[in-house]
Amino acid sequence: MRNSQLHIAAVLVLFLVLPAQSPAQVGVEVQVVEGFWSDGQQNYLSTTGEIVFGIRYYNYSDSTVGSFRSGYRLTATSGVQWDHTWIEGNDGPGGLWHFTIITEECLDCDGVPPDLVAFNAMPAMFGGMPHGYDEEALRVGVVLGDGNETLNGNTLCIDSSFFPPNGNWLWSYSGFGGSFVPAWNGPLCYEFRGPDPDCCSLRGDADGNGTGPDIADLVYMVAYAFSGGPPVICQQNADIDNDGLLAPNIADIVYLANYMFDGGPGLDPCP
Ligand SMILES: [Ca+2]
Ligand SMILES: [Ca+2]
Ligand SMILES: [Ca+2]
Repeated sequence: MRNSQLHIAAVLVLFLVLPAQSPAQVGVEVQVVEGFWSDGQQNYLSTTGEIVFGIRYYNYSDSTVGSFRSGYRLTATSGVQWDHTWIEGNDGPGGLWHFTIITEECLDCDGVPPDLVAFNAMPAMFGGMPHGYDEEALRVGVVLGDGNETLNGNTLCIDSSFFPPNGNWLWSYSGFGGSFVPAWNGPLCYEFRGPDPDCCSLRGDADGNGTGPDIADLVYMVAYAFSGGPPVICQQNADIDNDGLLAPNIADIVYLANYMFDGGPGLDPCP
């Protein structure tokens, strides 16, 4: 065999033996944002109620992630405030059951940005975050309170952050293969905007097709509320019980189902 053929063969063997390197084998990303509404072109954060970030942790590396600490920082355009911030681990089945010690801490949750939350997990008997772990492990909430017009047009951002007391900056994961920094899809920023108060055209027409309320509108609302379906274009149309809260919520769905199937009270007309 000639030298050049040997080289080609060696390269081929290396190519076949070495595992493919993915830049995002271990990572964290904001997967879900609750509290969006849409003007038909863009998603905006509601200015009332609560914004919830569902945060996904995943491990597709060959190592088990034994423990990790992470912090998140919520910032906003200068002068903007909200009521408070919270953090909660999803430690039920399918969540963080691989871990025993979980700290969910509010380091600074007073609603005056920046707010800081921290999260710390140690491995359980199953050894931590195994290969293939991919769950919404954590939720971070921003409670806005009712009708905060100072939010309108301003921006809320979520980023990874410093976790005291050890001073790890950004992300520090300790696996059996050593420490490494996972991928992170932030910082992510979103604009607050109050819904158009004059969009109401037909109460109950949640899917915005000009007719209703009918089964399609109910299905649209349920999909939004429970399975990540698209937000409604006009909140007033989906505010079935006309209570002014971010719509549709569970109360709106129950009200509409009760009206359609059980002779419940009718819907207020648009103003
Ligand atoms: Ca603060
Ligand atoms: Ca409709
Ligand atoms: Ca409502």
